[in-house]
Amino acid sequence: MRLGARTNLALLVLLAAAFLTGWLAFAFATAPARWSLVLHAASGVAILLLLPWKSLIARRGLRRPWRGRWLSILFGVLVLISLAAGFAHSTGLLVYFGPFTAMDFHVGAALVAVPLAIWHVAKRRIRIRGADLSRRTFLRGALLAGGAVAAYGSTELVVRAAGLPGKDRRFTGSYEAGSFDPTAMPVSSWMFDAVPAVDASRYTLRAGGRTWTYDELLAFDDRATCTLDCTGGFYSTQEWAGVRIDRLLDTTGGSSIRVVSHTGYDRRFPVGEVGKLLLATRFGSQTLDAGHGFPARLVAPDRRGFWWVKWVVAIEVDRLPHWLQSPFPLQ
Ligand code: HEM
Ligand SMILES: Nc1nc2c(c(=O)[nH]1)N[C@H]1C(S)=C(S)[C@@H](COP(=O)(O)O)O[C@H]1N2
Ligand SMILES: [Mo]
Repeated sequence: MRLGARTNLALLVLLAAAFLTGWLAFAFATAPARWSLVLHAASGVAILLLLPWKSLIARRGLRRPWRGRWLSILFGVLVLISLAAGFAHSTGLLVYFGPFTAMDFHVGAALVAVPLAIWHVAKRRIRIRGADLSRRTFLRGALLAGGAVAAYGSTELVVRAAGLPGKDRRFTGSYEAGSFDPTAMPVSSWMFDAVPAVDASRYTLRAGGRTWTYDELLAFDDRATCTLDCTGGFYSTQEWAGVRIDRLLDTTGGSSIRVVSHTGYDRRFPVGEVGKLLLATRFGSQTLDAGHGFPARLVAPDRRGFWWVKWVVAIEVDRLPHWLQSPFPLQ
């Protein structure tokens, strides 16, 4: 196989690895997030290291004018945007960009690139021959992997030595924002959920075979200091107060707990977590505001922000398994 073909194959594998480890990191709010991100960043850096070779290949391809080349260029541009936004986030040089975060661009560009990547590859034949599995190819691959891990390690050292904001990121890569100061806490949604105005005097929560009024919920005073870590790239620790949901529900015989928002957004939890989940009505010493989930929002310790359902109107227990849902919300 020519060097060009091997470079293309390596890029394909690295892009797939970066995509998968990115989502893997989003699935955790605990240590595995860090390990996924080390692999993720190393794959991203390896792509960067291959760009000089890729630009030679691409320049050759562009000399042949064919109709599909604009889609190839768009694909390349999206990968470059994703890479640039990834480094902007990790170094902390540009974390917020208007109403968006660098992470929004990073993941957004990667998502839009997926159909283009499939098309880009489907238009071409990739043949792997015996010679490609030679000792030399293997050594080159090992060199690239080693170089990428070393280069990634050096970027982390540079971030620290230069005192860039990136040195303060959490193990998930997120930046602290507004901790212990509810008014400074960012408001975020998974995709396009708009903040609803819920009237407390007419609000009811459906849970445990009955309904609860807002005042009834306010009367509870269970507390937990927990960190909301949004996949958008920020985290915020607050003192939450409300009611532990095991006081509202009987989970015997059930398999999972479905927490439903006024907007229809929902997440399902294993019943074993019932003692950890808090339905918060307050943070700091104030009641929730609309943006943060008024009248009541879920606090899900050790889970990423997208599990912290806001504007909760129902909590149901049923026999469906908790894994019978999309791993990431679809709304
Ligand atoms: C085209 C595919 C992708 C490429 C090439 C890529 C590459 C990168 C690079 C180069 C970085 C900076 C690494 C560093 O030096 O710290 C980064 C950071 C990051 N990426 Fe990606 N990425 C891709 C897709 C994704 C996706 C789909 C997700 C999530 C669903 C994701 C999540 C993250 C996160 C959370 C960070 C921050 C890591 C940290 O600050 O420690 N990436 N990515
Ligand atoms: N109903 C509903 N709840 C939601 C979301 C949403 O889009 N709709 N977004 C989730 C995400 S991704 C995060 S990070 C947190 C953000 O909470 P905050 O706005 O209080 O910071 O809410 C979660 N709860
Ligand atoms: Mo989020």
